[in-house]
Amino acid sequence: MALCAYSFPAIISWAASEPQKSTPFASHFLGGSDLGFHPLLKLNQAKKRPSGVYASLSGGGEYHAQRPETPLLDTINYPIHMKNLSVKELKQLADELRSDVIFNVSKTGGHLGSSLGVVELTVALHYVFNAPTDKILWDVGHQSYPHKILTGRRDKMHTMRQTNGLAGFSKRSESEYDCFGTGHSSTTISAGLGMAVGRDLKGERNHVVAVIGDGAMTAGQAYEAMNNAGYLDSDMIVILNDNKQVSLPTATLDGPIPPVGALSSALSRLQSNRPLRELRDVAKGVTKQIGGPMHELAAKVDEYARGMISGSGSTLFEELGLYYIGPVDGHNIDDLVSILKEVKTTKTMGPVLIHVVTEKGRGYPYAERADDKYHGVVKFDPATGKQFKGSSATQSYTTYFAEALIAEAEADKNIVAIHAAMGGGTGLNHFLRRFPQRCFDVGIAEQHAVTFAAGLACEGLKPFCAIYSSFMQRAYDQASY
Ligand SMILES: Cc1ncc(C[n+]2csc(CCOP(=O)(O)OP(=O)(O)O)c2C)c(N)n1
Repeated sequence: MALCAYSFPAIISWAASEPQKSTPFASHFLGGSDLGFHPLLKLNQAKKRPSGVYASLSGGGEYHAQRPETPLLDTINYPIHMKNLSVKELKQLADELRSDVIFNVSKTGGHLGSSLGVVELTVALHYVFNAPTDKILWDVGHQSYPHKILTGRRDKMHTMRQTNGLAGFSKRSESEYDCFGTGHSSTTISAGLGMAVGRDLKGERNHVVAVIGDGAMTAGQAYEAMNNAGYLDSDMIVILNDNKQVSLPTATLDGPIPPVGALSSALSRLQSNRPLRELRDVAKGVTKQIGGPMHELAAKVDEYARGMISGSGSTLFEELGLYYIGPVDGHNIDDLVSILKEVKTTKTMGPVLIHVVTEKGRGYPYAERADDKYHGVVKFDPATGKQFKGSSATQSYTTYFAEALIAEAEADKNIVAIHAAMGGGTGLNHFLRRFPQRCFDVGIAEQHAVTFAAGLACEGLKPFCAIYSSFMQRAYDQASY
């Protein structure tokens, strides 16, 4: 078995390289036959609206190279300044914030697509919760630019990822609003649970919210944490930011790659479940018209709807002990605010998972149209979306590796390749194109990748498992054991 622990390839685009080392309730699992009214039921009836309009750098919808006008954002340096805004103003704030992110990243380069996808979510979170007393954790942290702007760091955004400048991820020493340091993925449910339990032991009452992407949710650690959260039953909120991109979309060769893993198809089923949505609308109508005792009927409808989600009558998250709410349109501030407020004010709720659906690159047409959704960009012209990429005369180590492996694999059909959500960064997207049946993207699961490779080796195959050295830390034990 070959393990390729990459040091960061020197020549591939920086975007492909990652962190520079840088109850009232009887039960949270209400199965099909265990019906009852859960105070959060009404959350499942959140009204769906057509999603919002594009943010633009000008009123006319064009994007300009100059700093956009942001009259409302200019008045907001910390979340406390947002508290008296109306929902209409929150929407304006989100539009201005998006424009500001686009402008700032166009000057520095950085992670753009993920940040654009969570603009409304960031505004809603900072409006409803009171950070830094309430803890908001951003998994990986590459989507935290809007959060940085709203938490006192707007004037330093031009220093992003530069020496002595702002970190491209969450960093505790940078701000009290960054309550946990991130970069490597899938840590925030564990850390958030620790913070929630710590709060309980100290007798405090703040809220803990972990925002984690569907990619980061593919890692085993996230499930270890949810399993433990369901058992410990401390109040905490997990927001699953589902943008249907599990692996890094950088350097895609043949257009977008469908998300890997069974979780992504389960999430798609949840989203496309029309009967579920319709039944919840019925439940809402019943509750509204009659109220009181009819809540129980509404609850039944809700639970019936839940029963349609999976054969077992509940979502995977509920099996683990988290109360599931969703799917919620992550660009609809009205819905986000009302749901978050409801969850916040519900006492003793245990762990809740809010499944929010967002679009990576949202609101910047060039990013929306791009295969990689402008996940990571170098400096670019906001008016045209054109990135100022330098051309390199030399081939990268990554390309040499991919070409050499393909040459070996032409001669030896037992050679297979494995990576952990990093097809572009490891060069294995080239291998995938040549040998689609012999290349495996296992998701952000380095630990699993190595032992999966070991299993393939046991069967006489010759696996090449390519993982960045930084992320290989997740799999030392599997490599040495
Ligand atoms: C342990 C680990 N492995 C790989 C990466 C590289 N990486 C950074 S972001 C990302 C995709 C994360 O997907 P998701 O959580 O859905 O966020 P999105 O980029 O879609 O906003 C990957 C694989 C990482 N940060 N940490």
